[in-house]
Formats: sequence, C-alpha cells, structure tokens
Amino acid sequence: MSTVGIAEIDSIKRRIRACDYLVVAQLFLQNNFLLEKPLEFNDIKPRLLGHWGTCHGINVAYANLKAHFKNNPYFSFILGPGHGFPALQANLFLDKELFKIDKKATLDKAGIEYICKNFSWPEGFPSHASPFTPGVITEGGELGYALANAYGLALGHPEKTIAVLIGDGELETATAIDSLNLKNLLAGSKNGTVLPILHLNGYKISGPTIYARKSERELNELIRGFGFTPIILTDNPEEFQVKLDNSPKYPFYILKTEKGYGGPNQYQMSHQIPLKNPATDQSELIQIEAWLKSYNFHELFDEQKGFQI
Ligand SMILES: Cc1ncc(C[n+]2csc(CCOP(=O)(O)OP(=O)(O)O)c2C)c(N)n1
Ligand SMILES: [Mg+2]
Repeated sequence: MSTVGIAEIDSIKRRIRACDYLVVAQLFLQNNFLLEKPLEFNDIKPRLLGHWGTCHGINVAYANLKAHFKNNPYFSFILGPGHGFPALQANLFLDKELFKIDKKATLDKAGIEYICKNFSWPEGFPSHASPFTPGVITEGGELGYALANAYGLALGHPEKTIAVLIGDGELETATAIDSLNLKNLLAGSKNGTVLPILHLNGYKISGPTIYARKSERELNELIRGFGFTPIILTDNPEEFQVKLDNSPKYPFYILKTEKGYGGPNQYQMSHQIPLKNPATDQSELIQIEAWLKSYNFHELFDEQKGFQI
C-alpha cells in the first residue's frame, strides 16, 4: 500500500483518462467535442497535425507525480521530448496553468472547446510546446537537454526535487546519456534531488530505440554503471506510487508504456496521427468515435458540475 490512498489512486486513473481523451479531441476535433451527437465528417479538423504516440505515457507520469508530490511546493516536472505536446497542454489546462496566461482556457465546456479547436490551428496553439506554453525552459525542438536542465535547476537548491521524463530516443543523444554523469558532480547536500524517468516506449519516431532493444539486464547494468538504481514503472498507479514511496537514494525510473497505447488496434506504436482520413473515410470516422468513447469522458466531466477527477 502506498502513502497515496485508494481514493487518490482512483483520481489518478480518472485524470489519465481525462487527459488521454483531451489529447485525442485536440488532435482530431473541430466540433462536437463532448460527443453530444454522433460524430460526423465535418466534426473532424481538415488538416491533422500533431502527435499521439507518446501522450499516454506522459499523462501517466504527470498524474502520478502530481499526486505523489502534492504537498511539496519545491517539486518540479521537466518533460523532455516535445512530441507529446497535446498531453502537456491537457495537463496544463486541467491545472489551470493555461488559464493564467489565456483567460479563454476556462475549466468548463467552453474551455474544452477552446483548447481542442485551437490545437494545431491557424492563429491558435502550435502543435509543439512553444514560448507561450507555461513553464517552457528550452524551446527549439532539439532533443537531449532535459536531464541537464533538471540538474541545472537543482544546482544550489537543496530544497528542490525535480522529476525529469527523458525519451528513450532522447537518451540516445550524446547530451542526454552523458548528463547521467552529472550525478557524480551534483549529487550532494548542497543541491536538489533529481529523479530521472526514462520513458521506454520503444520508439523514436517510427524506429526502434537502442534502449528498448537491450535486454532488461543489460539496461539495468548500464544504469547501475552510472550509479543509479533502476526501477521499472508501468501505467499501473498502485504500483507506480508504491515504487515512488520505496525508492533508494539514487533511483533511475524506467517507465514502460507502449508507443501509441490506447489508440486504434492496428495502429499501435503509431508516433503521430494514427488515422489520416477520418474527415472523408467512414470506417476511420467510426474508429475515431469508438476511440474517444473508450475513455467514457462523460463520467469525468459534467457540464454543470465540471471535472469529476
Ligand atoms: C538532437 C535532435 N536529433 C533529432 C531530432 C529529431 N527528433 C525529433 S523527435 C525524435 C524522436 C524522439 O524519440 P523519443 O525521445 O523516444 O520520444 P517519444 O516520441 O517516444 O516520446 C527525433 C529523433 C531532434 N529533435 N533533436
Ligand atoms: Mg520513445
């Protein structure tokens, strides 16, 4: 049993479902955002641009970390790969962080419509994190700096704890893998705690990652060689919370979620948009509707009562 209780575990699961739904709605819908009527061709955006593949894992990490560190005002989360932007946007929306800089992002039906319609939309939100995104440190689309940024944030701030989600493709960059050595320079009582989390979703864009091809033992040995203790996490919040509770001094978490998880079956492992023509192809439209309905969003959001998570 973790220090996070049963009700909170349920709330983590509900939040992940809500964010997954909001990601799919941002990617595909220009109308009918709450599925109040059967989905039609003209509910689908004419140009689909964005990324689904890594989003579920980001939502899992975000919800679990938020619950676990809720009483720690010095906790920060750094997201490495920018390709999961709709997931980040969904979480910033739910946390009312987006509202702080954009008063149209209200936590109600109008706000949901606003963020979904304007994702990857002319004069709306970009498809990737941008300087407008609350909390952006490094923008520019270059992989590799997340872990170094986390150690930089920890420098001289022993009160801080920084969890950092590193893509398995990102960890193939020289910058990211060598940043593991920063532990030897910066771990200590004068600096904050860095909690690296490798997002082992198996793929970098559409190619398999080196770290997913290594055996568990080989990957664990590599991580141990840098002075960390490897700890495997899944998208099961009960397990996730217990492992956060019982961590050794220098944990290196490995979050295993499949790329594209939750999307249409035959498009598992999809990086970008799993279905390309739902605005014109009836069978694709039906699949998008079934995918959206799989999250039972009506159980998580009520027009009168707001979000129930
Ligand atoms: C230095 C650098 N090299 C290559 C790219 C192109 N690129 C963008 S995303 C990506 C794959 C990222 O894979 P991963 O870190 O596993 O992220 P995921 O999408 O699985 O979360 C690549 C190679 C880049 N942005 N920066
Ligand atoms: Mg990956």
